[in-house]
Amino acid sequence: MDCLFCKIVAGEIPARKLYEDDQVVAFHDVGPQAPVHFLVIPKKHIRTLKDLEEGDKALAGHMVYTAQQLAREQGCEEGFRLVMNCEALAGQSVFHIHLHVLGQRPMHWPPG
Ligand code: DGP
Repeated sequence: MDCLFCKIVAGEIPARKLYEDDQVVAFHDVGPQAPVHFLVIPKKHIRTLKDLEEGDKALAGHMVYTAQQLAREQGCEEGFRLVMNCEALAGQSVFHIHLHVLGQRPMHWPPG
C-alpha cells in the first residue's frame, strides 16, 4: 500500500484523530494553516475528486456532514471553510481525497 492516507486509515502511520466511523476518518492536518485545520477522508481509497463514482455520492455527503459536525465541535460556529483540491494544478499533494476544514481565523476570497 503506497498511499499515505490509506496507511493512516490502517493505523500504520499515527495521526491525531478527531473522529472515526465505518466510512470516514478525521484527523488534524500535520501543517495547520489555521488554528483549526483538520482533514476528513474516506476509508475507501479514491485518488481524486474526479474518480468519485455514482455509488460514492452518499459517502461524499457523509464527508461533508461529518466536516460540519466536527467544525462546530471544534468551536467554529461563526464560520469555517471546506476545501478539496483536485489534482496537482489545484494544489493536491496527497492522492487520496480529503476535505480540508479550516477555521478560527478570518478567511479571504478569492484564494491565491
Ligand atoms: P493537499 O495539498 O490538498 O493534498 O493536502 C494534503 C494535506 O495533508 C496537507 O495540508 C498536509 C497534510 N498531510 C500530509 N502528510 C500528512 C501526514 O502524514 N499526517 C497528517 N496528519 N497530515 C498530513
